[in-house]
Amino acid sequence: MAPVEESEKEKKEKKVDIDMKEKIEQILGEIEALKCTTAAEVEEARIRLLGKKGTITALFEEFRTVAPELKREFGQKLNQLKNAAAAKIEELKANAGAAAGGKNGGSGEDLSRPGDDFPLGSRHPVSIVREEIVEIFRKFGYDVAEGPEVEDDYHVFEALNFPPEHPAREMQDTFFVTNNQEKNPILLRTHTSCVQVRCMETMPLPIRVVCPGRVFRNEAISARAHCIFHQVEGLYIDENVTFADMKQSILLFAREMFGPETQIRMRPSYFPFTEPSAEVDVSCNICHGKGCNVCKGTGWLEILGCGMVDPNVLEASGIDSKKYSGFAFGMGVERIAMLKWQVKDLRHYFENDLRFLSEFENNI
Ligand code: 2U9
Repeated sequence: MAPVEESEKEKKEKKVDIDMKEKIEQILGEIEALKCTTAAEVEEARIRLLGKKGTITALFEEFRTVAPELKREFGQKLNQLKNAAAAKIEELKANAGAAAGGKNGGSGEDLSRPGDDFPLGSRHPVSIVREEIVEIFRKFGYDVAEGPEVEDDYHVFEALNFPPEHPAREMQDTFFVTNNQEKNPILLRTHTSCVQVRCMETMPLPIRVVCPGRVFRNEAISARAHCIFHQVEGLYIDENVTFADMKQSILLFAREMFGPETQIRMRPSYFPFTEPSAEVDVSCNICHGKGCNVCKGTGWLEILGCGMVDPNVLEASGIDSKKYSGFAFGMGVERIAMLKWQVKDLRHYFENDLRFLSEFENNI
């Protein structure tokens, strides 16, 4: 049988196929050997290979003339070529970026991109209120003092006229660090009054000082109580300090803190370290005394305790109680913060829930 002659079309297709094979191999070699040092060179290479008029794009055009039975094989080869070129370009781009970063001391990122949005933190509501209280007393001329959270029995109880059998010293109320049967056990302070004791031991008279700080009580956690909370306490000792001085100082503080219309009232109370002692209420700044659910219909909100420093306390720290007298006060920061923002549950202040904390973003 006579051999079948190749038609002109078939000859042409065969020629195209051989050409294309060579071109693919040649471009593959070119890709492998490709070296760029700058981002501009990478971009040039990308355009040369994959741009609209690039060599690989041109091969895709040529692919239309490939013999139908070879289309599958060449299609695959062309796609592999295109992927190899794209991968090489990415690799070179990354290297050129890192090199540029190294040179300029930057990260090699595209610096023209808009920056990432990252949220700013804000101050904790307890910090905001603590600083507000301290700032008011600083304006009145008080110094600010801080002291250790881990204290001894002497500074927390004994120097403050707590009798040896006082219930606050019991293990149910105080966290002990060393055995509470020891003579002067170490414990976590249950109030910041121990800082004032240390001030009386070291500062020259007269003393005017506020002591903010964290305190610890062995209490069950509830909406109204926590085993850790913050106090600001104050102490003023000089000659001839009277109950009237205390009353006026607290009234001025209350008006700075809760507004100029604020009224105060004092109810008799008892603390081992002050005599006489009082609890102080402010007129409810929500209903202005009419009665609402915040003040439970009374028109008054309890904010602090105070009293004239017991002469025993002055004497224990070496201050002559015949010459000097003084007043002291103490308040719970979380309690004031709850009143200020009408927070119903104390536990919110300790949970670090950003939904709660972000409510205070606009407070300074
Ligand atoms: C010295 C002498 C006296 C500090 C005082 C209070 C009254 C008081 C409580 C309020 C709520 C503590 O946070 S709370 O539980 N404090 O009522 N504190 S007088 O008296 C002192 C302090 C130091 C040397």
